[in-house]
Amino acid sequence: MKTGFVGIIGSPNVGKSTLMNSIIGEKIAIATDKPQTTRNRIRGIFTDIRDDGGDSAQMVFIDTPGIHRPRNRLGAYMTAAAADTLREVDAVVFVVDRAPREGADDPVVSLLAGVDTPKIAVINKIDTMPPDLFRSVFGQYERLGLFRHVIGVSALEGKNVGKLVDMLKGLLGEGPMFFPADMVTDHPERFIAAEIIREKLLLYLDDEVPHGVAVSIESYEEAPGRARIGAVIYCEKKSHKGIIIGKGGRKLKGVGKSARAEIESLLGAKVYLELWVKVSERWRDSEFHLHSLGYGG
Ligand SMILES: Nc1nc2c(ncn2[C@@H]2O[C@H](COP(=O)(O)OP(=O)(O)OP(=O)(O)O)[C@@H](O)[C@H]2O)c(=O)[nH]1
Ligand SMILES: [Mg+2]
Repeated sequence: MKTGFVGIIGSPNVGKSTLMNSIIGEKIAIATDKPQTTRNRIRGIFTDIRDDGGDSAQMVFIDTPGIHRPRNRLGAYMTAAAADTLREVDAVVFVVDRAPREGADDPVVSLLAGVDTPKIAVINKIDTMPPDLFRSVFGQYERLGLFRHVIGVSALEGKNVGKLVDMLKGLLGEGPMFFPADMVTDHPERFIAAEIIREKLLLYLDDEVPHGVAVSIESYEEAPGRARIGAVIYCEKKSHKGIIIGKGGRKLKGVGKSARAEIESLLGAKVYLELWVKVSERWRDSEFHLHSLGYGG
């Protein structure tokens, strides 16, 4: 059996989380149109047991935060989480949605150049790329000479995702399974629930508010067929609190409703979800707050 850890690395918003979900076939990581959606390393487990003579495989994917120039401690934590992953995995999937910046000028490309781990460059969003552009982008990554393979995919449409998995199988060695075949992640459900709430917030909010938002699960009680979850939404300013709650509480209600529906299908249970909004100024620069929100070192 081919087994190993695969890091998914790249700039913000290129489609790393969407790609991992597409490979696993289930939504593990939240994905939105806002850059810096992913803040932690998110693990998704892909298991393919073959009885047709093909290679069986289990790959543990590690979706990482988009690498960017950090402007606060949270950003530094996120970028370090991505960079550290490079050194801990058996293969790297480098996701891009455009041509590289001039050679070593591209900070992520130069980071990759310093690591021996076998890498695949994945040009995502080919559904939006005219063929000529794709060919040119493809050639530019090939010429960097850093990658075992270069492949174009559409994570959103699932195009070439199977081919990518086959390429990865070719880079991994034989080994024992790490997890049971039916397990898709080892994150606890309460973590995923907090992420789902954060995803709905990002989707409902524009502009500067989303980056300053965090979700903390304060209470989590499960009984057969139902769950009661209490979560606090932290934001950085009083004015942001007002925006999140919305006129007559409408925005928060909308967030709660769509988060609840998704958490219900995750847990297969009826969910009673209570949300509070609190202001915590500059939590993104506070070691203490980062740690308590799960963004600790
Ligand atoms: N058209 C198109 N859009 C895509 C594709 N893959 C992802 N997207 C969109 O790109 C946006 C970003 O996707 P994410 O998966 O959150 O990107 P990410 O790289 O994980 O972003 P961060 O976590 O912020 O670093 C979302 O709006 C996705 O729907 C694709 O293949 N085609
Ligand atoms: Mg992501």
